[in-house]
Amino acid sequence: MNMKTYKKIIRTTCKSCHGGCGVLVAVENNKVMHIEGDPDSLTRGTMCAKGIASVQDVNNPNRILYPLKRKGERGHGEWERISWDEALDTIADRMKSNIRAHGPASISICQGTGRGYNRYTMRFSRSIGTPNTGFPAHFCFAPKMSVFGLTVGGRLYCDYHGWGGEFPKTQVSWGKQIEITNADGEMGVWFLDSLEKCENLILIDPRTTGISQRSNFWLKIRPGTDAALALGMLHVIINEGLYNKEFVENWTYGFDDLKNRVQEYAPDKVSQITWIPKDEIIETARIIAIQGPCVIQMGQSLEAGNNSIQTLRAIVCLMAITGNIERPGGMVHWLTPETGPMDEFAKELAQPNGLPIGADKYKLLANPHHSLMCHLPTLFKQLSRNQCQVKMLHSEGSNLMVTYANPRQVRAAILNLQFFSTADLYMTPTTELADIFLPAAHWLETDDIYDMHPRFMIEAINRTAEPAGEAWPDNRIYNELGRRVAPEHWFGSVEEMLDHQLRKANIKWKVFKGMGILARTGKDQPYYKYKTDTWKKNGGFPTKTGKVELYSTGLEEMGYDPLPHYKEPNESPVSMKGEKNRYPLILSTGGRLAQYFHSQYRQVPWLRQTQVWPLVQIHPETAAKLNITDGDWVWIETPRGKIKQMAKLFKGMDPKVVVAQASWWYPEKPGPDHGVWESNANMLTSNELPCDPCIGSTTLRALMCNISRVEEDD
Ligand SMILES: Nc1nc2c(c(=O)[nH]1)N[C@H]1C(S)=C(S)[C@@H](COP(=O)(O)OP(=O)(O)OC[C@H]3O[C@@H](n4cnc5c(=O)[nH]c(N)nc54)[C@H](O)[C@@H]3O)O[C@H]1N2
Ligand SMILES: Nc1nc2c(c(=O)[nH]1)N[C@H]1C(S)=C(S)[C@@H](COP(=O)(O)OP(=O)(O)OC[C@H]3O[C@@H](n4cnc5c(=O)[nH]c(N)nc54)[C@H](O)[C@@H]3O)O[C@H]1N2
Ligand code: SF4
Ligand SMILES: [Mo]
Repeated sequence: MNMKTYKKIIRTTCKSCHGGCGVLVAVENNKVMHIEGDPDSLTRGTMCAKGIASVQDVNNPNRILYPLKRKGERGHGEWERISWDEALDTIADRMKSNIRAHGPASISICQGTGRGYNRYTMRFSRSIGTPNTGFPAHFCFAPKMSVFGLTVGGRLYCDYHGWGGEFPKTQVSWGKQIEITNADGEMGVWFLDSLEKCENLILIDPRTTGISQRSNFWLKIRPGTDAALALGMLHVIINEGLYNKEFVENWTYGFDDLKNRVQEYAPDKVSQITWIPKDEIIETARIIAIQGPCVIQMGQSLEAGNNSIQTLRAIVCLMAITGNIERPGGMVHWLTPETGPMDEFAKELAQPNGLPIGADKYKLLANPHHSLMCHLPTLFKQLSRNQCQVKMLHSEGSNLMVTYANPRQVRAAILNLQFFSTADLYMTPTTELADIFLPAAHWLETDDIYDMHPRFMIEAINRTAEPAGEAWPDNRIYNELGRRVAPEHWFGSVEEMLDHQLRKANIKWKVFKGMGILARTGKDQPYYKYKTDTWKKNGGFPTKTGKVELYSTGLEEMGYDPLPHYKEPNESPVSMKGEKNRYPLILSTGGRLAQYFHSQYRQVPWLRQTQVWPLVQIHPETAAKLNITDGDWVWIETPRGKIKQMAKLFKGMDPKVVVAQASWWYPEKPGPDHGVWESNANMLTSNELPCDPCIGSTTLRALMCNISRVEEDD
């Protein structure tokens, strides 16, 4: 079918990933029929399979369309349909009685990865006064936000837009697949377009990815050793005098300390740590320094380890001393449109009192550069031992049982809660454990303002069809729950709430809906803002010293190392020498798949058909030694447990590395477990090993495992 066949076409913004692609949606009799890219949008008509298959997601017969309450014991999979009033009153009454009896910190509000409603989750927490907001953020995005904030005073983006007259000449894709993930406020299509103007593309990844063919360098790094590589590059650039002297002298703080620190990371030593040949480290460091402008895409792999903060710090220092911050074609802090950052909607309410759970130990969780958040692995651990101040949890779209390490503990924790409510589109191994299930509307059924990150634009998410059954958009769920628990902070209607968020730009939702987008681009997006009064009178960065802090005064105050350093992964061929024979292979979990979004879309036929079973990449040499052939089911085992995935022989990595897919469960298998114990990579990860000391990141990408073939009688 093609768009021209349809009479009613609505323009909106795709949210089937972190996304933001402009799309056109054909609707007939309140049913979404067809989706295409909008050629007049910022993504110029491009889309991915997930977006196109949203037709099958929104119309999926397996969606849950009515509020439910459990019958019988929690987690036994028996449900009864109830009204919205009963569902919301039950949750609100529990909240109010817990606030009276134990204070607001006894309630935790959590959600999964960003789906565009983060600001409602954060506002809701603030409105009821709990500091215990939970996101999967300690290993995703919060490390980056903290490091950007501490080091340069604000968020940095790669400049693919050329508004300052230059595009990146050198690009580094560091543990990231932006071409398929569209993560962190940047779009794969902008990146791919900018490659036309890019002379050097450096891929830093243990395995080859979709852009390997286009790269001039592939640094085949040992998983979890990225900080050593960045420090080694800094060593080369500083000792060879290749840094930008004017920028370093005038705009950085602590260069001499950094210079001393990097002396510990000579290329020879770094080569031994990272398994990257010394010459490649030196050559790529020189290119980054000399062939600017340069940008570095920093992936989630760098955040999911025991040294995430220092790893990212080293990389931002690399960008700073080479003069690539705020330079056209470099790494730039975008100014938002006149509305201001949308997360002001949460931040306009006061921070709740008290420290979130885990922030006494992982102090950056309470850092002003992002919203307060608790450490969910600590919360789950405490709950599983019945030693937690949190009595009830509301989860707005998170598959906790597949997202976090040690799902058996997550399950025990949830079952120990006094009350657990969820909002989701589908029944999952997590929502099966709830007392109340709220049916969330699809984004195609939602009116909202798209702002996954405070970037240079906001877009309209326009409802294309009325929600199926009695499903409600997340913003309406929060507003109606808010009106029951903290009415002074909530609104008469969703429309009023959207108007409120647009008020600084002096437009109403009804008008914005038609405009579709509000963007600050071209000449309205200034560079070199530190040379103006933008952040500080007479120039400077919005940091304590007014400089880019190579030596972090913020980390020093909190008692952490103010200079970047390398730390060996908890489990590695070096740190687990004694057990070498039992777990001889390095295990990385979770490289993203183009057709799935975490645990989503296994129920969407067009997407599931492209890959039915979970795959684990194994090098053919290793497979041959273990008598494994392509397509065999194999056991992957770590000290925590074992799971089954299907072997995919893959030459593009070191024979000692295996890469397992994360987020697997089987919606088609019977509940309440839906096969969550069988292939879920988080059965193998750990929340017991030391986390990153500053922010509590658990390790997902550098563990040790063994592999064996599943025999028929297993
Ligand atoms: N081993 C391993 N584990 C990982 C990772 C890894 O790389 N390896 N990555 C980690 C990272 S970075 C992240 S961010 C987390 C992600 O963790 P989660 O965000 O918890 O991811 P999902 O598993 O997709 O769960 C999201 C749930 O929300 C529902 N949902 C989707 N859209 C909506 C909506 O609009 N409204 C509502 N109410 N619900 C919705 C979906 O149906 C699904 O059940 O996983 C983490 N876990
Ligand atoms: N299609 C799709 N898009 C998504 C998601 C999804 O599930 N599906 N999830 C979203 C979310 S929440 C996030 S956080 C982002 C994440 O998206 P990205 O940050 O782009 O990360 P990944 O694709 O998980 O991993 C990128 C690469 O890191 C490599 N890698 C593994 N270990 C290491 C290491 O130790 N060092 C280095 N240098 N590289 C390593 C992997 O081989 C992989 O190729 O994607 C978002 N976008
Ligand atoms: S990349 Fe994301 S936003 Fe774009 S079409 Fe795909 S799912 Fe939608
Ligand atoms: Mo994430």
